[in-house]
Amino acid sequence: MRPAMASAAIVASSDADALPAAAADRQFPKGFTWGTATASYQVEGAAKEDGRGVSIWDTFSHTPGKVVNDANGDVADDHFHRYKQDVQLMKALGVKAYRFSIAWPRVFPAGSGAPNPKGLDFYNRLVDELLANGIRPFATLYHWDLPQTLQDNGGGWESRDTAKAFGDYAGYVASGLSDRVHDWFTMNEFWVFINLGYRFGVHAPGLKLSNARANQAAHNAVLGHGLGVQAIRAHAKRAVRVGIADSTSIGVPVMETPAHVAAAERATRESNAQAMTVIREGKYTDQFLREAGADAPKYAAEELKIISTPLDFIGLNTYTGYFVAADPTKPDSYVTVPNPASYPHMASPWLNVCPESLYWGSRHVTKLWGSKPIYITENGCSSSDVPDKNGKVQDTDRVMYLRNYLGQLRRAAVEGLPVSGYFLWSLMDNFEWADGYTNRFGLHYVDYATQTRTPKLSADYYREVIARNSVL
Ligand code: GBH
Repeated sequence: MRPAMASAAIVASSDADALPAAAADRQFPKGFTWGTATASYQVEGAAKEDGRGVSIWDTFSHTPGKVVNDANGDVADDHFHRYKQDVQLMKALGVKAYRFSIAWPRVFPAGSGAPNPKGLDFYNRLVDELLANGIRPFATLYHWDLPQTLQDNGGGWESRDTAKAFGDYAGYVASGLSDRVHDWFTMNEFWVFINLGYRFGVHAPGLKLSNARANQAAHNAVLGHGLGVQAIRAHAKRAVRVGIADSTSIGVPVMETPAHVAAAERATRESNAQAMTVIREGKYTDQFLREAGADAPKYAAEELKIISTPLDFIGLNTYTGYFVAADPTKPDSYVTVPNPASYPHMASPWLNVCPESLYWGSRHVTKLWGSKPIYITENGCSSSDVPDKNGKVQDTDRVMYLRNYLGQLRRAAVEGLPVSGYFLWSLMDNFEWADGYTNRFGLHYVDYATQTRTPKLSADYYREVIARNSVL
């Protein structure tokens, strides 16, 4: 028997010419946008620099007992100072697009009122560096770092004033960056920042509100999104595209029969009633209103129009899905099928391996709400990464995960669903919210003591995928 290949030999040479003809059936459409993603609080650090205000995540992470090992984002990946080096990591991967988020409290330290020009300067530098390296910036305006002042005065998303302040902030940033940034996302993952932050208390601001108050906060958040879409367009210096990056939950049919597919589509519509569904339909579903009863949010009819302002593209953060079946006893119904304990997951217990979610997400969203370009704005996984004696992380599980998910995304593209691009979460290990630094999602291993970034096997894999525009 031949010995197993040495690790160095595993890494191929990015020579797309060597692509065997048989791999043609693995190809993505020409012009498919390959990217990677991060978020401000998770990577930037420099928490007190250049006049940045305090965010709810500074407060939360500095409250003992909230984050594993009481970690915080004061330094994180020090990306604020190392962004040039990080852009070179992207360039080496070959990505053509980068999704990053803007820290609201850098730009408006108190959330509203006087802007801090030095705050926007960082993003000016970052955008210029990306463009100089041929990488297209996709900016997200809210990835959870709400200015603390807005939380203190009026309760953050519990207040409509926060939605208004978000619109003003979005317009200001758009006027400053839209000469170079064409692609915008208002907010990241409504369900997560509302429910984990205001209902279950495990993310900032750490509240456990009643259903009525949490539903109102959710409503104010999608209202802020709508105001943001309008403000970005109103203040843009050039034509822009605006969308959302939502953690739309995806119902996956237990098997691909017409009845189960229809059930999964209905489940997807209902389980996103407070986010994607109201944004795309301009109304809450009957089922949601019935179940919420007296806890349903209060709003004026014109707010639904603002919330459902048409979008240019749809961003889906898709990590997993849940299984759905038709209920043969009740037509037009659905049942959620729970997973057994043996269902496989990645290092994060919530991250069930469900590659089909990328296909069904694209298909349901298109079928339910019409055809718009779809970007997978986040997909990736945690792994128990440990560097080997050469300092290399051989994250074969992450490669397995990516290969399977990309195969399903390719199926969506081949069937003509409008999938335009994919942003792998994440460029590098970073501050993983309540998990602190204990959970790694990066293509690059970060040694936090030295801030060294080292490409993992998955980075080599992704580079080859991009070079060949093909699942490998
Ligand atoms: C994304 O959220 C975020 O946008 C990104 O910032 C984050 O780094 C990335 O995923 C990886 O997690 O432990 O049961 O309370 C994805 C949605 C939000 C799902 C947090 C899991 C914790 C569940 N995730 N959630 S639990």
